[in-house]
Amino acid sequence: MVRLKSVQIDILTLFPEMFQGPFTESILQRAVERGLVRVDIHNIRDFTHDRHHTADDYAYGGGAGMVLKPEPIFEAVDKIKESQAPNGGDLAVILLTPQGRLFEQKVAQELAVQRHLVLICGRYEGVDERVREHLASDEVSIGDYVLSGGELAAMVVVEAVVRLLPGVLGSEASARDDSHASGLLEYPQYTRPELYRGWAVPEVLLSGNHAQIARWRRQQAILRTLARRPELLERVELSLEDRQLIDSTRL
Ligand code: 9D3
Repeated sequence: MVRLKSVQIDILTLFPEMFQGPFTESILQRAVERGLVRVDIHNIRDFTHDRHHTADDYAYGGGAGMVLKPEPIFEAVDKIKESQAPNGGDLAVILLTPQGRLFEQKVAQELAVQRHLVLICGRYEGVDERVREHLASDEVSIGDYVLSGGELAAMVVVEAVVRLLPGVLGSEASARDDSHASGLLEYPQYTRPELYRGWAVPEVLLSGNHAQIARWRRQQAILRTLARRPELLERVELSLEDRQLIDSTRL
């Protein structure tokens, strides 16, 4: 029996309580129980030394809003590194920030091969630039909309990465995911009843003709992608039949 690798994820945040709900959810919980991943949440405030546990301060040069101080963040990462030293000490430090590179499935796959991830959640108006420059190995954004901080983004990253780890999903689900990694949007799905409020399930799906069903699904996936996310089609490998379908909708 081949032993599956275990991944360590450390999260630095000013709001550790935010992670309680989502991280006790089924898939992640099961992965933790199976020893495939370990997630430790650290309060940045615990790495301050002053009486008031100051984690942020005014911006040099003025302006509204506070900036996260560098010292607690550097010290937290130092301590995490020390505690993991036997593990080779190789770690990816990812700053969640609106200025990061866009988080896509490709990025999740890239992160899923790492042994140790440290996710830093920014808050307020930003994080001292030296964290970016001298600590972070990567900066990630989950999309072009404004959140109040990096916490929800970190949860998104953890969920997307953990479900890619070998042994986390059942083999059935992972095989299904592979086949859906076609780069197309999904085809329409139906279940019983065959007729609901007068709306019928497409005849072909009841035919039992598996080749015809597969063709119909491929066509639907392509037409749907063409209508809603045409830019995705540029990255998809298309057959002659696929191309003819696309061309016929453009005439
Ligand atoms: C002055 C505030 N900003 C201009 C609109 C910049 C800003 C800084 C910090 C905006 C949001 C935040 C907090 N957000 C994150 O830390 C964040 C985030 C996001 O807001 N959207 C998508 N992905 C991410 S990852 C981290």
